Amino acid sequence: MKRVITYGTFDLLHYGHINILRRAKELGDYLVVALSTDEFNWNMKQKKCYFSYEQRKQLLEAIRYVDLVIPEENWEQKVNDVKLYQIDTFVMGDDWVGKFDFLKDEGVDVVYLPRTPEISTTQIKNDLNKNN
Ligand code: C2G
Repeated sequence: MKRVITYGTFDLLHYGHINILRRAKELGDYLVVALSTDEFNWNMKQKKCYFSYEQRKQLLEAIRYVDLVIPEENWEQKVNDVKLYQIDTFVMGDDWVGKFDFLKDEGVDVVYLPRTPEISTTQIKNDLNKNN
């Protein structure tokens, strides 16, 4: 069984998120999603989520490509995660290209996939604010 992992905030879930989850699952048989906690988002990414961790987790668990959702609490947990979950492939959008190549030293394939153009959580918020 080929096991894949990806990380993210996944706030205001949109088709760009679905595209990367679908492509990540296509690279294996089991997809783990490490979902940024509210604290991690606020303290380390300066992101204030619209949906709470529990709400974002519920949405991700309803997606057919997702097999397991775990919390992402810090930047350092990835090496431990790939060991704990026996990960073969690590996937991120290419806005992160090069940032996680160190995981290759753990014997993990590191794959950066093209982002879906013209959609982002920030874009959604800005458009909604403009229209109101
Ligand atoms: N994504 C995408 N296309 C978009 C928007 C997002 O492919 N139009 C991808 C991102 O590249 C990322 C994933 O969807 O791989 C989740 O995006 P975010 O929720 O914005 O996650 P991010 O803030 O990049 O957090 O430790 C890594 C971080 O947790 C990643």
